[in-house]
Amino acid sequence: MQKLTIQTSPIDGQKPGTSGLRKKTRVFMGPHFLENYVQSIFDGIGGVVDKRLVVGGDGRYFNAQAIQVILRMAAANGAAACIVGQNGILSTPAASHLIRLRGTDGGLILSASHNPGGIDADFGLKYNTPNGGPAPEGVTDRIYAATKIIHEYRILEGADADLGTLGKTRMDQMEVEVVDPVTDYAALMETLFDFNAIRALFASGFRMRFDAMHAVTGPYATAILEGTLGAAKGTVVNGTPSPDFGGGHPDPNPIWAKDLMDTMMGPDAPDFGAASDGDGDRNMIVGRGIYVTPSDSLALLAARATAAPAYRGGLKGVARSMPTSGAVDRVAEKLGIACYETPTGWKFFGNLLDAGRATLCGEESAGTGSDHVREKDGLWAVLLWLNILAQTKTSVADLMAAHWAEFGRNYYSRHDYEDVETDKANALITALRAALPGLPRQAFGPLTVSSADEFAYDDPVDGSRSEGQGIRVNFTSGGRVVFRLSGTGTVGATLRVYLEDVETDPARMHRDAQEALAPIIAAADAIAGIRKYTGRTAPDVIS
Ligand code: VG1
Ligand code: CO
Repeated sequence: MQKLTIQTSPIDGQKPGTSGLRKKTRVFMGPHFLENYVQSIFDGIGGVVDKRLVVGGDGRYFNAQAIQVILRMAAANGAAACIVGQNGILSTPAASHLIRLRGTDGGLILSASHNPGGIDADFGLKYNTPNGGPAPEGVTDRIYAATKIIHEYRILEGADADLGTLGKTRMDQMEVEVVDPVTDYAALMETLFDFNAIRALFASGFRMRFDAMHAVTGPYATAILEGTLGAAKGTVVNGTPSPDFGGGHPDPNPIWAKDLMDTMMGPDAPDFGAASDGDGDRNMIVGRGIYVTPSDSLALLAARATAAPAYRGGLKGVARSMPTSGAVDRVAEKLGIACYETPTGWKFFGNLLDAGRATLCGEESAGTGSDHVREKDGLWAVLLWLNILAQTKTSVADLMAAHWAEFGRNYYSRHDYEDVETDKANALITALRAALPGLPRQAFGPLTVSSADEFAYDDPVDGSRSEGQGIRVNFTSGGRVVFRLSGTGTVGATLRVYLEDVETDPARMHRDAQEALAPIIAAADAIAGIRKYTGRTAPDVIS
């Protein structure tokens, strides 16, 4: 096999976003695009000579071809070994675990997560560091810098590796080890939770529906829920990963997981429903007749985590992304533990987890996780819920009602305006930023602004500073609105508007969220001129 050095030149737009680089699949398939980015990752991390890497992805269109390119480039760049999920499959949390378990020099995860898959949809690639977590900004900055000066890449000429057969083979000097994607992850879950209690729950007739949304979690959920825990056959639906996720949007929210929502709100609803996203790191939790917002789920899991053996000793602290509701803050206060507020994106939790300052982390976008890996973990969240349900022997609805009665309720909703012209979205943010100093004390309907700023984060562990992480406007009532632009989209801009209000009056805790948030929704438009700038009269997705 011959090592080739191919001349190339920088390609615009290879700047990693919230979670790696995401582009239209056809862009990734374009001449040198993938190769330039992979070489830039290698260059940005100081080369891969004698290093070991984990490689795997969510199985979307182009996953299989891209993995072969990555392996041939790793070999040509002198890597010692690549550990690859069978058929190129690894969920994001399973990849994070494998990096940690095997002590590798990091890994490459092929996924555009909740974005749709297919030749006309999206593809993505990200590098995770040796702690198993997404590369922090310092590393992604170096990768991006490398994309701007790249002039050649190295690749091996030759046959593809056989990724269908478990075991070790060689690609030139590099070892390729194909592993079962589920085994190690499933073993880790068994160390965290009371599997006997969950088994007894299912044996008692408890019914569940897990919608894998034709994405990567299918094999994991089937093995663990139906295999090990004894949930009825058919508990996992849409459990076979498909390259275009069955033509759907593998984003577990009430809009894209509508089938599950309909089932759970229907007359013969099972006791518990859940869904996960393209790469298996997100989760949606639904009880019979009740949808649990991700922010509420984080708060409830924090309040009751000690149900699971792994957290029996208590939590060291919790962390949430800035736009996530403050529900978990009040749990932390009551538990007497620290609560950190970070920018959007799991990469900001890594230092807190590594330093032992936080045990549980979460984001409003349906991501929850703990210090067992360095990614959010969809199935983990589902298993912790099951462990709590097995311990308390009560319903999701009753658990949430008790939680709100104890801590108050944060009404919460996110409104997304998708595919807005980039110039217009930027103009909205620029105008909003300029208006910030004048906002305090201004009234919008019944609301008065108490403070307004642009969020910046000083990492308490390594002292790094991240600016421009979302604009937040707080009201004297305790409510707030946050505005930011998405960093995971591939066309135009997506404006995310995060709306929140706190309710402590038990008589008013069971209203519809959109209704409860109506004054804040109106204020958000008045403050940011959403209609004026975007031309839209309503959001595309309400979650
Ligand atoms: C979104 C979410 C963010 C999440 C990120 C990656 O980012 O808001 O909370 O960490 O996706 O999730 P953005 O920049 O589009 O708002 V995943 O599961 O798509 O890797
Ligand atoms: Co994801």
